[in-house]
Amino acid sequence: MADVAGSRVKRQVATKARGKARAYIALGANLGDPPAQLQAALRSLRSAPALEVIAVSQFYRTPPLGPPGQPDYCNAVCVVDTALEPETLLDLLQGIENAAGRKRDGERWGPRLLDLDLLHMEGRVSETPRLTLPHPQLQRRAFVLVPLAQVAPELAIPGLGPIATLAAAVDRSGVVPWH
Ligand code: 5RW
Ligand code: CA
Ligand code: CA
Repeated sequence: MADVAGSRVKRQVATKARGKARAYIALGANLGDPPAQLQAALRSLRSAPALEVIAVSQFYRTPPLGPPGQPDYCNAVCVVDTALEPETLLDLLQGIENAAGRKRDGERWGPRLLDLDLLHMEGRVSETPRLTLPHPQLQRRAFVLVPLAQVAPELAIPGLGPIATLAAAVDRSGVVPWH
């Protein structure tokens, strides 16, 4: 009995001892006024009590990947510290997307007003229907790696190695500062 209670207490302590984790979020938009939508999303992130925004990359103009014929994207990455669980942070990100007028009935990978993707959370992995961490396509996408390398070049993704090395290996043609 005491053992069971004791291990439950230890588990709770272990959960609390995680404290804050550093999380990496990709921002993207290619409808409306893309940089203005990224700025508005960053204002929402900064005003969320559960998050501390640590760093934001430049904004980049990037060629659209996925279905052809879309406008260019504006992409960036931001770094936050948070005590939220990964899926709770995902809820927060989806709430910001919805508030920006994001429609979820469009074509898969179609153009969008705002896309916030959770890329990585230090010390956390996830394999649920809603969330895979680290993000499974991270190492292929110049529109993620170029801004991520600007704010976290030494970050090592488990199984992938440092971001700067990954960023050096992708085709970054067409990824340019927004202005
Ligand atoms: C689908 C990404 C296929 C890469 C997707 C693929 C984007 C984007 C999407 C973004 C740029 C997901 N999101 N293109 N395409 N930036 N440049 O944020 F190969 S849809
Ligand atoms: Ca995305
Ligand atoms: Ca997304």
